[in-house]
Amino acid sequence: MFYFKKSFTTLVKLFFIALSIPTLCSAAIFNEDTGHYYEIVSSGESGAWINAEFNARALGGNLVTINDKEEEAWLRSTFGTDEKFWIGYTDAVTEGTWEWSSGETSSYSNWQAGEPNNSSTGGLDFGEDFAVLNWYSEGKWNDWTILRPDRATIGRFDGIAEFPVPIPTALLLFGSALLSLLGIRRRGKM
Ligand SMILES: [Ca+2]
Ligand SMILES: [Ca+2]
Repeated sequence: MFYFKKSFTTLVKLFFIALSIPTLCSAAIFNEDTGHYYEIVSSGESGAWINAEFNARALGGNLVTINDKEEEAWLRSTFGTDEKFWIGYTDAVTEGTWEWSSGETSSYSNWQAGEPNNSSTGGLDFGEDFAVLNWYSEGKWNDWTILRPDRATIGRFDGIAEFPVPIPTALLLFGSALLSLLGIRRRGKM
């Protein structure tokens, strides 16, 4: 009984701590128009699109799907108009067929004239399969790859994640609280 009371109190404490974590630690920003949360996600040391997409999925979403010019304007006013960002648009699966990593079928795009060009500048035929926001003026998009030999002059950049609810951390901590409760109860029986 003692173990149960103690562990129950611990569980309740952990639950409320977990609920407060997203607002304390998360950099998620809410967009009232889309009802979604957004956050800059790292593309790692290499700067690869796939790393940023992986980190966006860990938040319960994907790299951002820009559904219309209003959402794009909000992104630029929120995260800046100079810094480049990976977005969730890619033709890595089928060259020339651009798809959003979220699976949404938004037809909005804002390519710079001449893009996407799947450029193989430098003589290496890797092409370019991932879209970047803010490459040109007015936020225009470019398709790009980190495999280009001249990318050192461009530098690396991160991505913008879009997700419906900022609670994975809370769920994670609540889950670990449940596990610790089970552990305490098991020890109590020994
Ligand atoms: Ca969106
Ligand atoms: Ca390009």
